[in-house]
Amino acid sequence: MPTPLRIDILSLFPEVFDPVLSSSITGRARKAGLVEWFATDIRDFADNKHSKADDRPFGGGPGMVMLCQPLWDCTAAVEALDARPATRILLTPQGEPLTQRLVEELATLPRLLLIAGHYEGIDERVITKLAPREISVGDYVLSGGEIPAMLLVDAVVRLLPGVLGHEDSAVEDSFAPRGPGGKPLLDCPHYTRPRVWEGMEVPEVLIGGDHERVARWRLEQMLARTTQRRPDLLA
Ligand code: 9D3
Repeated sequence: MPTPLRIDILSLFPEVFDPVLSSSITGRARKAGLVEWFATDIRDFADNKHSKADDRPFGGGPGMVMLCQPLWDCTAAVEALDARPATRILLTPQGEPLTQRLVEELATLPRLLLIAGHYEGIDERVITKLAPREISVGDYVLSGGEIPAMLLVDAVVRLLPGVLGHEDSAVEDSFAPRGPGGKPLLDCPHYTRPRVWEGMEVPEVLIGGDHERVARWRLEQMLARTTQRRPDLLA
């Protein structure tokens, strides 16, 4: 049995991770011993008596800024729980955009330490000293890094060897048709029973059993949809 990938998640809301990650594929992967995750409350490491993890920004402005000390000490304590070096990752709107290529790279590592910020941001000095990889999940505004951290765990775990059965698609994805730039095309439409639903029929080509024709039709659909919806993938 391989050693499970270890993922530590540092957050002010550590209770949100287990209910989501214990479901579905990530939950199965954990049961199978392929991954383990531990969410740690940054607030538990605050050395002030009110367990304060944030304060008002120097220079003024709205919101609160996460303090250096709790995050630094939390990172040190959590990293000491396992001898393997952790790749530190800060989820932040200022980060490198998450792509499947980056997910594939992270899935090869033995240990990840994810830092989910909240409030207006984190004191820049602790970011400098931690020197994490900084990753964004897209150009829209969320209220914290917790959902991005769960998203990253989901994307990484499904790539771990043994997580998906032969039925599913991590393997299939890597053989899927690609555009000229090597980017995957959008998927084709899918259908199952009944053959007619609300007066809408399943495309005839899928009923006939001509696998060659089916494959050609699916590729055409993929190209048409990609052209229509995501021309950037073809550029
Ligand atoms: C409205 C607040 N913004 C002022 C310009 C700054 C801001 C601070 C904190 C915006 C978002 C957040 C919280 N978001 C994340 O921690 C986050 C995030 C995101 O919002 N979008 C995409 N990826 C990510 S990863 C972490």
